[in-house]
Amino acid sequence: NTQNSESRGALIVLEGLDRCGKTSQSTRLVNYLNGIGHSVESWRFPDRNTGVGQMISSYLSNKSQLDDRAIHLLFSANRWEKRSLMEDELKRGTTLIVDRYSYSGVAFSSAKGLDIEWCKAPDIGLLAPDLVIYLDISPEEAAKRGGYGGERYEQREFQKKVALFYQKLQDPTWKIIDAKLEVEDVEKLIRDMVLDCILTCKKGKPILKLWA
Ligand code: Z5A
Repeated sequence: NTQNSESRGALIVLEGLDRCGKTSQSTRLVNYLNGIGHSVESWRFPDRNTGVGQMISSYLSNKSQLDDRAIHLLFSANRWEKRSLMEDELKRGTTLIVDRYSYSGVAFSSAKGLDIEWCKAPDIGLLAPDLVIYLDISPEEAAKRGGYGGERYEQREFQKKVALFYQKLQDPTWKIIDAKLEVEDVEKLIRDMVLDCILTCKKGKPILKLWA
């Protein structure tokens, strides 16, 4: 790729418990960035469009059963199959707003009782996000937002465990936002963090590898 790294896009990940508002915020953020002339794309994991993604989707909707480690590795493979496209887009100057990433992978599988280091291992070497925005909400508050649906993992006790593992994964790229705030207030906080991050990446911050 001949693109100057000084003009690269930023890799920005939104994480949080089910119903924390990631999808709503991702849509608003992408619309806002587009509106002010940034090159930006909305991504999400799992990407249910690939062959691997379809196996994951069937598992999540309880249409198939899989060993805990097998599904963990499929989630990871689903990120690996997108890694090079992700890098190309960043180098082309496109900022990616990604709804869930490796942190979901590790937090959800660890909450089932798998060893956290084992869970991290398959994702080592993926692209490291430049910014992780964690939308912080308790499972109780999240459940008030229309209640949990029928997908696997949408249960309060399980979500509590997931929250504990998310805490263990925090690193300096994380910013934590109170997701109980009004949608517009959350949006404003996110915008400021994201604009700052996009600028840093434009100035030539290198693309790093996750957990390497
Ligand atoms: N998973 C995994 O195990 N391993 C992995 O590697 C990966 C994922 C990547 C599917 O994820 C499951 O896969 C997920 C983790 C696991 N399981 N769980 N739980 P998904 O991405 O397909 O689905 P999701 O992320 O869990 O859920 P979601 O429905 O997309 O939720 P959301 O994006 O966080 O929230 P939302 O749709 O924006 O908002 C939810 C509701 O709240 C909606 O009615 C909004 O209008 C409302 N809302 C949003 N913001 C607010 C505020 N600020 N105030 C009040 N109400 C609000």
